Amino acid sequence: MLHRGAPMARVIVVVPCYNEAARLPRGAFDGYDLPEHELSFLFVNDGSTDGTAALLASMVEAKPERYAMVELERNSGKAEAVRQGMRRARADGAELVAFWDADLATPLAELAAFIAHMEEDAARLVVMGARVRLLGRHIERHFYRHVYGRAFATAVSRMLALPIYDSQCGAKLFRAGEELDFALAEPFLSRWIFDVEILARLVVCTADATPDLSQRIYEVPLTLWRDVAGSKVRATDALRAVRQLAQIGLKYQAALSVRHRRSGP
Ligand SMILES: Nc1nc2c(ncn2[C@@H]2O[C@H](COP(=O)(O)OP(=O)(O)O)[C@@H](O)[C@H]2O)c(=O)[nH]1
Ligand SMILES: [Mg+2]
Repeated sequence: MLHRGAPMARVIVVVPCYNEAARLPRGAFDGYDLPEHELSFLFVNDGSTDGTAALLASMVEAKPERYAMVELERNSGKAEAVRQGMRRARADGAELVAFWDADLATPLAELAAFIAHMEEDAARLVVMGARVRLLGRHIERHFYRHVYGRAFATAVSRMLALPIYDSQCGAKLFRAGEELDFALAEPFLSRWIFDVEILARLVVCTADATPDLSQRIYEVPLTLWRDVAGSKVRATDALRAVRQLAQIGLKYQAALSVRHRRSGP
C-alpha cells in the first residue's frame, strides 16, 4: 500500500532485444503506465543486425525519461543481455528490476500484479509469471512447447527442491538487494536457462536465511500469454537446455544437496 507523500518506488524493466525490429510493439510500450511507481524501460540491444538499434534509438529520443538503451557490441545471448541490463538497472537506482521479453508474449498489463505481490511481503525476492491454463484465462502455448515446458519445470523443481510451476516464463520481477547482486555477479553458464541459474544462486545465498526461499518467491498465474511468432529458440536449444540443467545441478551441488537434506524426501 502506497502512503501519500511516500516517494514512488523506482521500477526498471529490462528488455533483451535481438533482431526485434519487426516484433517489438512500440505502441504497447508507449501506452503502458504505472501511476503509483516511477517506471522506465532499459532495452539491451544484443548485437542486432536488423533495424533494432534505430528503432530503440528513436524510442529513447522521443521519451528519454522513460526509455534507455544499452548496446552490446557482439551478440552475447539473452542470458548475458539480461544480466548486463539488470546490473545497469541496479546501478541506476532501481528498487524493483524486471526482465520482460520484447515480443510482449506476457503483456505489460501483468506487471502491476507482479509489483503488488512483491510489495505485500517485504521478504519476497522474486515474482515470476506462470503460464497455467486455467478456465477464464487466455494462455495460448504451442502444444509441444507446453509439454516440454511442463517436463522441464518439473525437473527444475526437483533439482532445486522448490515447487516451481514455470521456470522459463520470460517475465520476472526482482527486489534489488544483496541477493540479486549475488545472483548477477558472474556470467551465466547457459544462454537460455539462466532463469534456473538465478534461482540456484538464490538457493546458495539464502541457505541459512528465514523464511525459506520457497516462501520468498511468488508465482503469478498469468491472465494472458501467447506464443508470438518469430521465436529464436530452436529445437536444438531445448536439447541443450537439458544438458545445461545438469551442469547447473553440478555447479551448485553443495548448496542444493544441503537444501534437499533439509527439505526431506
Ligand atoms: N539478448 C538477446 N536476446 C535474445 C536473443 N535471442 C532472443 N532474445 C530475446 O529473448 C526474448 C525471448 O525471445 P523469443 O525468441 O521470443 O523466445 P521464446 O518466447 O522463448 O520463444 C526476446 O526479448 C528476444 O529478443 C539473443 O541472442 N540475445
Ligand atoms: Mg517469445
